[in-house]
Amino acid sequence: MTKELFILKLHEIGAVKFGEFTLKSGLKSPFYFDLRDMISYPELLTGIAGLLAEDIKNSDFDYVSGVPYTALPVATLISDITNKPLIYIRKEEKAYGTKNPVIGKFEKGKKVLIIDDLITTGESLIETAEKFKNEGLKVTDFSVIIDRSNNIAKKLEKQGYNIRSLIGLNEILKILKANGKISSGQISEIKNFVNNINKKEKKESNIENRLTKLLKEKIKTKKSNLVLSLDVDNRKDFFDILDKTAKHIVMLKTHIDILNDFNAEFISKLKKYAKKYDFLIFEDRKFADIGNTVRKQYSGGIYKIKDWAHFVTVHAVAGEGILRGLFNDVENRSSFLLAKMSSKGNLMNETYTRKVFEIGEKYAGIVSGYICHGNSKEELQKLKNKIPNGQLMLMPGVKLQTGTDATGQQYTTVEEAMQGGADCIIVGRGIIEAENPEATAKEYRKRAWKIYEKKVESS
Ligand code: S5P
Repeated sequence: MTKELFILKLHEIGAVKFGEFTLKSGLKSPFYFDLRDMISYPELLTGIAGLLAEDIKNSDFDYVSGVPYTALPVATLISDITNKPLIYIRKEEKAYGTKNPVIGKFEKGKKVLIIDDLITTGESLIETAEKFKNEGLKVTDFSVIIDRSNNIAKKLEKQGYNIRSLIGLNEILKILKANGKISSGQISEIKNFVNNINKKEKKESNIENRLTKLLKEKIKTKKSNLVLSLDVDNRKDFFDILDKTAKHIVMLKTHIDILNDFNAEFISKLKKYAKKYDFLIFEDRKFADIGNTVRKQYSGGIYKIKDWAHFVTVHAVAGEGILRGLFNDVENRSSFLLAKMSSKGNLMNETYTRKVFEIGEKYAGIVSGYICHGNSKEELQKLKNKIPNGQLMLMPGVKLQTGTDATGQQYTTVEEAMQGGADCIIVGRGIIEAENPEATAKEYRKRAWKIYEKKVESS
């Protein structure tokens, strides 16, 4: 089978449609691709498997896999043609720990090539790759039938993947036009639609965030990456420690609801300190409810967080509506999303973390970065590579020595955190429980800045 015949046949069976279709996002699209029915046409299925097998014949891999369901029968045929064993990831979520997510026999350390029918965002391919990697396999190559994405290859490359695609949208349009299946008018409508989507995406991810800029500048002018987490329960201790440490920090992180003796004066005093010592204020509220509730929690109650905290933390578990609830009609405020927590056994897996970055990128105007913890610089670097351009990585669970506390808080050293790419380290007990908080804050600041400064110089 030739590519041309394949496309014409897809058109004939209705797998490639033109008209008006409402997408998941609510957008109206002038075209729609759905290759699911292809598997019921033996000639199409074997034809496409042959074309793909030819396309990947110089790729280096030990196993072939397909993303269920549509690509799985295709991968089965390719396994037969290439004589490479088939393995795949079960589609249902594993209900309990003992079930292996990989179906089929494999040896750790070997390479899997993953096949899919369509690629738009790359999400399911990356998700599948991550699951294989968690089982000790290697994945560097993807192969897809139709690429209808917006330059996905570049995004995937950044994450360490190569992608080969058999046919792109333009080629499909060309073939169908040459065979009288669509008109020039339809083609320009489709191209228009695709271009506008691209523009919209670009605009959303490049939104200027004044507070992100401010924090970046302050790191440089104050020569400090230190965020102090002042988790004490009374005003006296709070300001005693702040007196000694304020000159060394770029930002102060509070848990305002820990204080026993909170009052309105506390806030005005805190603001004065922030001005005098030139640091930003970050309330670690970890909002996690529906938009309507968090809006009230943010601006109301006794703390009125919105009035004094430049930044707050937000759990994206509630979906992106939480950000709209918090920041609609609010100016000069921003947030950090929890992407990978420092507590042992936390439920944030790679897929969750990746989705947090996606939401954060989309809302870059009100998301300045992410809270990410890694147990080593390598772990952290992997996270850093996935963080959208321009946004920051803040790392909690940092001490001068590694270790854990009684409830599973994990500590990594300042050096590992900074070499792993953290823009700021968040330190609580390492400083506030030290015999000499002043000297200790100075030490954390010095150690972190030394690494950061070198990185900035060499970039
Ligand atoms: O994953 C996280 C996220 C945060 S914001 N792990 C954390 O420890 N934090 C916060 O960082 C935590 O709530 C605390 O305020 C601080 C770490 O405190 P430390 O005393 O363990 O350094």
